[in-house]
Amino acid sequence: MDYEVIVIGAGVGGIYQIKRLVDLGIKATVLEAGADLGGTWYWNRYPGARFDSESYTYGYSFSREVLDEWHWKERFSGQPENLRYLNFVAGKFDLRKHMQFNCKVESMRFDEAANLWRLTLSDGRTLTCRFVILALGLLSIPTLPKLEGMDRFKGRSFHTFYWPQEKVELAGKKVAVIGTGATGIQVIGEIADKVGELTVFQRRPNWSAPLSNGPISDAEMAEIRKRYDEIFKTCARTPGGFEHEPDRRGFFEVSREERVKLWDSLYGSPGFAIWLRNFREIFTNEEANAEFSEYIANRIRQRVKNPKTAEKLIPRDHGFGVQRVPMETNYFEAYNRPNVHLVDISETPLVQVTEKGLRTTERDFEFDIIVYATGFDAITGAYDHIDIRGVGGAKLRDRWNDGPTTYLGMMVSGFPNLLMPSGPQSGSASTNFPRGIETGVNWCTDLLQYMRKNGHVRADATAEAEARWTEHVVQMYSIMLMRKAKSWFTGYNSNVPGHEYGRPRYMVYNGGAPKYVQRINEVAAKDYEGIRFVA
Ligand code: NA7
Repeated sequence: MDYEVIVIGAGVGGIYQIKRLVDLGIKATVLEAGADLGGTWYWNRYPGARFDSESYTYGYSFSREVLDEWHWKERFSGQPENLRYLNFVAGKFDLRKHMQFNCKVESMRFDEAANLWRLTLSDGRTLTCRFVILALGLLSIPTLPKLEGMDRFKGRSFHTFYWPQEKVELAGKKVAVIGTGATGIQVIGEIADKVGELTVFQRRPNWSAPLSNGPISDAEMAEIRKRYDEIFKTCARTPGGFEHEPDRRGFFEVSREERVKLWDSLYGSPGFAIWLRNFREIFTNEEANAEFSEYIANRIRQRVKNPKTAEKLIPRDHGFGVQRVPMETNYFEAYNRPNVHLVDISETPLVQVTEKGLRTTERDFEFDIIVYATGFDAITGAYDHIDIRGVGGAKLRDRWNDGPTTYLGMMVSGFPNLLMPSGPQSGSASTNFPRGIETGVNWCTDLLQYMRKNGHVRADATAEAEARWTEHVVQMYSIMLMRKAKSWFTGYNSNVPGHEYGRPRYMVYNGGAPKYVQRINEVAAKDYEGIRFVA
């Protein structure tokens, strides 16, 4: 056996996972398809890419030294700094030597007789290990529209995920951005005043509210350092894993005046406050959601000068917060600029990419650069990209054809010794990601230690336990308005066959971080109830 554990992915999850394994003296390595570590923060180099978690709640909590030494410079730190941070952590604990880059895993098979995994890499190597830990990321497989002529364009074009590492000259350029999700909204706000002309191709608008970023001074950082214990405690007790706690008053128990007072105080408050400090009924009650959505619509009307444009930027098909809320900086004001144009492609769809630009059903546009901010084959995409075969040669991709089913979001029955610290249906996906990652990595690492202690060589979730968990996940969706949304939380992606709207996939655990942690801890305390071990 080459390794006891192979971790796939050197992003936020993989870095922490290998740290835990190295500390325990377990023979392990990380295989990373990219040329370096960082995952999300290695790839997404587009202008405006930054956290929407407060930086100091996004960073790792496991090391006092890291907390003491690292100075977050902005409340919502940007990509270059985030990548520096992950390199700082990896450097500090000398983790790089346990990582192999440009290593793409093509397939992996479970050897039932030997109780180990055999991995085949794109460089032709085969590696064996007892356990595989998948730290693949939620949004690591970018997707493009299927437009005729995409390779014909003579200018530059790229998905935001693949924004080039070298500087892209934007001054004076005619730029198209397709897509107005969290990414599109960040890019548009950032580049509107840096390009010659910017044309935004919007299929559906998104609800969005001010990020309210700002610098963190030395004095503020010193205060934050003193508060770290308290900060992480708060994150652990809130549903979203942030410092934001919901307003626990009943929406309909307070007057309209009181509601508006709360919203006025939240709009422009940093980060997800507007979403997560709100009344809880926003997420579950149509009437409450509609009233709040109208409040935000009026904010948009106040900020966008052209009333027709303002109306186009207001979502009609879903309410505020039922999809992940993109946070913006000068996004709505961008449309007040004479060099920024909005094309509603729900009215005049894109039909073709031409040599010079884009063609809609109405007219031709010429561009120097086309930016595809068109999202990801989210959550399960990265798993589908590896040919994973468990007991009896069963394919994970087939098993998840109609959506994922898991045990605790971390195991799949019939795929022994395969762990997903932040897998589909885990608590990480719908919360402040690194908080969930640390929880998942710790749980998986504890399971490995338990197995070592007891001499187990194989762990497999039972089919019954998996069915129970998946049913629970589905049940959580049923109370949330988000179940109806056309978003990656419900597995929607118009560019991936089978992921059309109307075939809901239960991708994330919506019960909130505290409930999730309680559930997985209970399982561990009951000698990993629902998992069958072989010695
Ligand atoms: P999203 O949120 O999935 O947004 C993708 C955007 O691209 C969205 O506006 C889509 O419109 C649009 N899109 C996708 N395919 C097409 C085609 N074929 N034609 C036109 N427009 C299209 O991805 P993001 O990268 O913005 O955000 C992902 C997460 O990153 C985000 O939630 C944060 O957690 C960080 P649609 O709405 O489907 O009509």
